[in-house]
Amino acid sequence: MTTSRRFKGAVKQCIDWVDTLIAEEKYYAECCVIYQTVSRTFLMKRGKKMKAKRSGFTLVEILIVVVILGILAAIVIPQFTEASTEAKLSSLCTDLQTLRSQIELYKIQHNDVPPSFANFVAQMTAQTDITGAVGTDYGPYVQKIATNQFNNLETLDNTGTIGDNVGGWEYNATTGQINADDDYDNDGVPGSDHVSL
Ligand SMILES: [Ca+2]
Ligand SMILES: [Ca+2]
Repeated sequence: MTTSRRFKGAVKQCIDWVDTLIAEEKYYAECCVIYQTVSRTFLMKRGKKMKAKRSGFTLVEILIVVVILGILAAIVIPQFTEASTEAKLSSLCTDLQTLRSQIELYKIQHNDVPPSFANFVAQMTAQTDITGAVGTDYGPYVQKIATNQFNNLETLDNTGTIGDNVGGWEYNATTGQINADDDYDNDGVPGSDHVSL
């Protein structure tokens, strides 16, 4: 295959991608940017001219392809980031749900007293008696304390501020309330987005 044919192929591939995105009514604004940057007619003309005259790429032609690929990458990469954030959020919600229901169960089985802050890990992951001391009557309630995927911490904080990123989880040993303590902030409202999870 000649280089000019390869170039035409590359250009056609790029235009096909953009056409697909437009057909799917996705990223309209981004596709407009691509079209504005390099018009379809201009690209095809360049391809034809090159075929007639020579077989190499010019710097401009390489740049055009690089620009299109760059814009496409800019569209696709944030999608992956978004997907991974969504997966982490889903995992965070599941972990919180599990912790909350298991703390509730612990309370029911220990005279309405939630696990203490100091002994939280042991009381949740090992067996206890009705007073919460090491025993064989109740538990374990979880295999291990889950890691908060947004700050990679599994530790507890009890300073009373939810979302200050001190621990993986903010835990109130008086009420048994547990929240995500990471400070992930992407919603435009100051403070952790996970305060009210
Ligand atoms: Ca905290
Ligand atoms: Ca926020």
